[in-house]
Amino acid sequence: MDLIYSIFTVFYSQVLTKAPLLLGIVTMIGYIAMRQSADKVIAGTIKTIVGFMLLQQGASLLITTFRPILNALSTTYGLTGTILDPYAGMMATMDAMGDAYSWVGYTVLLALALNIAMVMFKRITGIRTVMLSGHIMFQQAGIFAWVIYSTMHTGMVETIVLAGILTALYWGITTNMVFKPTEELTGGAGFSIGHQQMFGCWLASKIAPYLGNKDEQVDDVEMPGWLKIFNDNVAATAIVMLLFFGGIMFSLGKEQVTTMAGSTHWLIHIFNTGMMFAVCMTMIVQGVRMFVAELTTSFQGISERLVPGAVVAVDCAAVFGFAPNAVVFGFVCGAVGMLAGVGLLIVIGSPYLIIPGFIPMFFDNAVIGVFANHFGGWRAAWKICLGSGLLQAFGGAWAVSLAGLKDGWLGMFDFVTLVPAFMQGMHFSPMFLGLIFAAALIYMFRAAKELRATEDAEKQAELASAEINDK
Ligand code: ASC
Repeated sequence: MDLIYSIFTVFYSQVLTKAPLLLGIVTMIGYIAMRQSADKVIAGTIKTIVGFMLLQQGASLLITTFRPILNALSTTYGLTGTILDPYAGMMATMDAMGDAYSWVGYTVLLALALNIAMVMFKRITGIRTVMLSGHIMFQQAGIFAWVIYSTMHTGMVETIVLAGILTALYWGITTNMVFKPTEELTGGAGFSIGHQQMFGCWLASKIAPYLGNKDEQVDDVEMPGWLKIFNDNVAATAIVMLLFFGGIMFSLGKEQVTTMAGSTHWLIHIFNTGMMFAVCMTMIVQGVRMFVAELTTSFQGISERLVPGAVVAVDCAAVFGFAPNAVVFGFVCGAVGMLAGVGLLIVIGSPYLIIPGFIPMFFDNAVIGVFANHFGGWRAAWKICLGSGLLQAFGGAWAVSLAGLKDGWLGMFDFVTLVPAFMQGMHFSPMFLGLIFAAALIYMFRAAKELRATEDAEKQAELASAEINDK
């Protein structure tokens, strides 16, 4: 078992979940299938890899720059509670499980193998998408393993098997659900979202049409007079974030900002911080445009010449380039909702409090904002993001009340909605797991029927056009 584990771990950690590498390979295969010249194949492959790396660097710079500011905000205002942050959630799971945490590695492998199997048998399962955001997969499998272990008091094998199946169902089904809306949003780029808020994005795409108008996109709003400056994405991001984080930093007091600033003057540090947000966003947007342009073209090669097979599900930042202003708009509305939610929890005297973390606050609300905006314009985006921010606070507290992890919780959208609902069911009775599996089977049955119909229709159309060509 150890040898298999090692082989799988190397394959998984070095190839399969290294999104830049994997997408580079996809682009290369696509271009080769289209019989492109060698220079095109090489340049396209490199641009896909560099583009995705740019996105990853922008996202991680964003986290390292802005996470300490939100943490300082909580400390300064004496907010105590459980921090909503995927990495803090992972650490809390590690502490709680102790030696049993090693089971999580096997859970990830089993879940990934099952997800791939679902795609291989897509005409039976209806699932075309495979989750490939490596850094997130451990966070999520850890939570599922912990829920099973702590509510059912299972041993090693049962925990790995049950948590592995559960994780695979979450990955396969939610990335599959959000594939169609992602295709609409990206104009058929050929990838899906594999992150932590697929259910949230899918839900936003369904309710947005009722809450606004698709024709009034955030990025198209015409500003009057000097406000026209907000039509420029870089300027808009820098100004909004300077005001937003500047406000937060001013409220921390000069002394604390001076300490954070090191040798830089504290006012200049605040200015730089606002600008830094625009730097990170520009990196992400530029990176997305680079790799999506290549992937979209090469994907035609894959779907025309090779069998249209698996669809990769990648980091949520991959859609940021399609509506950069909606990213900022969604984030700000979500942040207002989340902070208001924390205030409300305090006012109502909730015994469970959460400390808002930057990753859920930004990445969830930004991507939900992009979906809400695409399907219902800015009017839907502000309502949905305000709501998702509130839900993060209340759902976060709900999750914390059930999880038995005090130091941290994976506070991303699906983990403050779907997962606490699941935990509530499991606290009621472990038989609830059976209900979840039944619901998953029903989803897959219906998805498979739809997929078979689409694939058969495509095949018919191909045959018909081949016949016309022959004549
Ligand atoms: C997460 C997480 C990250 C970020 C990153 C965003 O949930 O764990 O590191 O979001 O994936 O691009």
